[in-house]
Amino acid sequence: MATRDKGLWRRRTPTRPCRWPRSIAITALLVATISIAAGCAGRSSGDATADTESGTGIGRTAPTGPGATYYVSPTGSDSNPGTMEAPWASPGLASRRLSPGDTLVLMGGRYFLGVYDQDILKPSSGSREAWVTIKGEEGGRPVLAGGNDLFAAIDISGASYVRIENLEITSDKGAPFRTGITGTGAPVSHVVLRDLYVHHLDEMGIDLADVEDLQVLDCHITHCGFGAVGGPPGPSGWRDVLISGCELSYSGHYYQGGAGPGPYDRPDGFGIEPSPGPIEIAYTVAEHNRGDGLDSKAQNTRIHHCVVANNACDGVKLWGDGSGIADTLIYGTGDGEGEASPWAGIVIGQDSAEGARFEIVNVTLHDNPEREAYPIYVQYDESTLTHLLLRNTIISNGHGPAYFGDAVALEADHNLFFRPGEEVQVHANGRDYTASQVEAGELGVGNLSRDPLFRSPAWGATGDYRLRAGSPAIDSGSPLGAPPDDLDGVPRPAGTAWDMGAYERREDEP
Ligand SMILES: [Ca+2]
Ligand SMILES: [Ca+2]
Repeated sequence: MATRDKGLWRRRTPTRPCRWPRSIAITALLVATISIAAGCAGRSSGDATADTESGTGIGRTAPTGPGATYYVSPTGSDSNPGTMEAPWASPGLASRRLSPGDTLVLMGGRYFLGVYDQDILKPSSGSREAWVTIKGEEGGRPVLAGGNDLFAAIDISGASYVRIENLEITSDKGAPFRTGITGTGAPVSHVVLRDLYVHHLDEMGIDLADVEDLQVLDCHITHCGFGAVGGPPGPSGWRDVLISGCELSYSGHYYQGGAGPGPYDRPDGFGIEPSPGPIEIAYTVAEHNRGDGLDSKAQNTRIHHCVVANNACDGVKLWGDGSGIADTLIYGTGDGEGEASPWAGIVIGQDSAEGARFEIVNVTLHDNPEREAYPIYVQYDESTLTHLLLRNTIISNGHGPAYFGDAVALEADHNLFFRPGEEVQVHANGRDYTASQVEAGELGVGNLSRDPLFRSPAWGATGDYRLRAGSPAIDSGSPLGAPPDDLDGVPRPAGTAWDMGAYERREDEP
């Protein structure tokens, strides 16, 4: 598994060089593979698909190939030859006429999709050397507007070597319309989805069961009734998936023309069933979902440089061995609803792998004590041994203590736990820890229990969790396994040492 992880991270071309000091890089490799992701994946829309350095799946460029380019226009005709001068009219029909290497350009404008199944775009597969591309005209983003309770805008079931770019997919003025891009009918592989605006749909934004080598880049998927990205269980599940630069928000805040919720009670920003992974979610925002922010049952799920905020249920939920979170801000659990609640900012639970490993490094987690719940909850009733490395992480303002079940082998150093006005700060190792016991090093070296002094915490609204001058989290972190930069891209360390939390305070910061 470790080998596979490294392979995934290595395949991506960094936009900037890894900046680890040598000694840190070595220890980081030992303790935290998540840092490899943070260090080398790089942000960006473009780099992942421009990566031609290897021949192994993710990141391969779709070659321009020998194919032809065809055009569709709202003013075209399906009896035309499909050229720029004489374009076709129907995106559904056009998508079925493509051969490997072909590109279909949708000219700007609005296309109504309402007839099953001819109006659904069904791109034929490309090949490794000749991808099939469907994209919106440069400089104009065409709209696929659906109605008549149509099943989906685009069906990629069984497709491979397909890229879809620069489109908007939405309901036609609130008409019933279910899913943006579906692929649950048959396994999908080698797919790039990029610059898509998918919103106001009754069911899912992107719905896949069995997918290998998928990149979802710079996509904005909001207001989908059943969730933004996810799908049902599949025979092989999700493998080699990168989601980067995306917005996966407001799931459940729309249904059939209204503000929701719909019949699906907990729509997530991201939610997938047990899978081998690896799944990398980076530079992505998941906020105001009526379900969880990011909920992955996949093994090897790596979440970094993300903001997970104001989701009604759990913030980040991890279930699979080899998963972790780094450089991520999680707050607003409950989305402003204060009551007794089973939800937490971070939940880790698993009973599938004895000795499964998880890592949380340089995460900021803020909760609100009006919400009667735990800020972090690791392990439910299972007795399966679960290793958790918790480092450079701030967990503050929970109603309950930070909770780690008795079967959790917790390695916790250089964290800050702040539960104001309460004696017990942490439950772990079968016992409680008070603030003075935390500070005395009983839970591990370098742990603190004081007010982290965030700039502007919030609950149900947008907050600012950078550190104020004088924060005890400044320069109190460990270099071991620390990501090379912070959530803002500020290189670590700034000042004299590494900070705790998702943000490294710059020396020139006001
Ligand atoms: Ca969920
Ligand atoms: Ca510092």
